[in-house]
Amino acid sequence: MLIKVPGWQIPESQVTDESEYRNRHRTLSRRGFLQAGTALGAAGAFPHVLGASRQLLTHDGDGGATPGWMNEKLANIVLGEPSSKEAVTPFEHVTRYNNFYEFGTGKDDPSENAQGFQTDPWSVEVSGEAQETGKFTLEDIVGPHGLEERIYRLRCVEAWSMVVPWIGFPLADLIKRFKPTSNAKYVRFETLYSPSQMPGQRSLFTSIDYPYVEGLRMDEAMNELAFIAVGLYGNALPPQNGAPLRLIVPWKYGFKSIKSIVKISFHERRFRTTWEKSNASEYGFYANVNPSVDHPRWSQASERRLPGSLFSSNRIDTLMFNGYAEQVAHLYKGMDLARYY
Ligand SMILES: Nc1nc2c(c(=O)[nH]1)N[C@H]1C(S)=C(S)[C@@H](COP(=O)(O)O)O[C@H]1N2
Ligand SMILES: [Mo]
Repeated sequence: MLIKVPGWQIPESQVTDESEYRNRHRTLSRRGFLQAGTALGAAGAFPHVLGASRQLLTHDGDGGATPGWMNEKLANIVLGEPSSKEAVTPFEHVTRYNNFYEFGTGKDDPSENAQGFQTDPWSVEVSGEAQETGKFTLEDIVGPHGLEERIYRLRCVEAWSMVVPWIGFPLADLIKRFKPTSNAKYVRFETLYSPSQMPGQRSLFTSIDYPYVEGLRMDEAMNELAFIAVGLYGNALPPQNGAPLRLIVPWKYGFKSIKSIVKISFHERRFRTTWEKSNASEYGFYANVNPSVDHPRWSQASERRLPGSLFSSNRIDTLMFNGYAEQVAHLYKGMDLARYY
């Protein structure tokens, strides 16, 4: 059988760094993108297409709290092909250098302040232009989906970047279950509002209008790259990374990848997002990674790839659409991306 290898799957030569994580030697099958959305049970039936098998990137301990049904799913992660030939960012950096303003604005605030964050029970309310709406438990949302690992670059608007081995499933597969109507042109996501747990939401000095809101145009949301992450490095998401479920939109600046989602809704018209409200001239709705459109206060032509070292900040060129142009450029045909930033 011929399986088309998606373009974001790049050779796996350098994705691992043995000193930075422990590989638990799970034996896993993997599937090509074409099986995404089909019954997960079929995953093992498809042979590898790229030769030698790769192992799941894992890190012992420090994962988020996991209900039993989730553990079962985590034991059956299917490997997507690596989406990057760059070295994966070490677990310690992925989980201790974070932006999650609800837990503080310092990079190490979320890993400290989010530790007791309650993610079980968790529910997600779905509303708007769709046939299947209502309140769903986390198990309702995640249960029907097989989990896969996807290694994506994450490029923050602040000009630093990482390469993260996420665990999750395609956003498109989730959206299809809600049967959006033909009026649904945009999808909106909202983070939990819980000032008692989130010190950033209690702060008098925040310019952010909580709850955090993000969104995508429907065709963006249905793109093969848009992903719902429920884990990283083979385990459930740590709270600081957006437990129990978050969005990952790898071709856009990181602020689009909204964490700890409690609401999803479908809309005919565009709504305003948190960062647009906070500063529309600096943070637009599209927020596609674009080295030729500078942030008003700094250049976006290059980025600092974490972790860097004492001797090198590890600066690399920023790529159009964060390197995913082949998969997403068609979505913006005819649009002036300097204007729709
Ligand atoms: N709810 C919420 N989601 C959020 C943020 C936030 O402050 N609150 N920060 C965003 C930004 S700016 C980035 S770069 C990424 C960082 O994700 P990470 O900490 O898992 O690397 O999360 C995004 N999602
Ligand atoms: Mo960011």
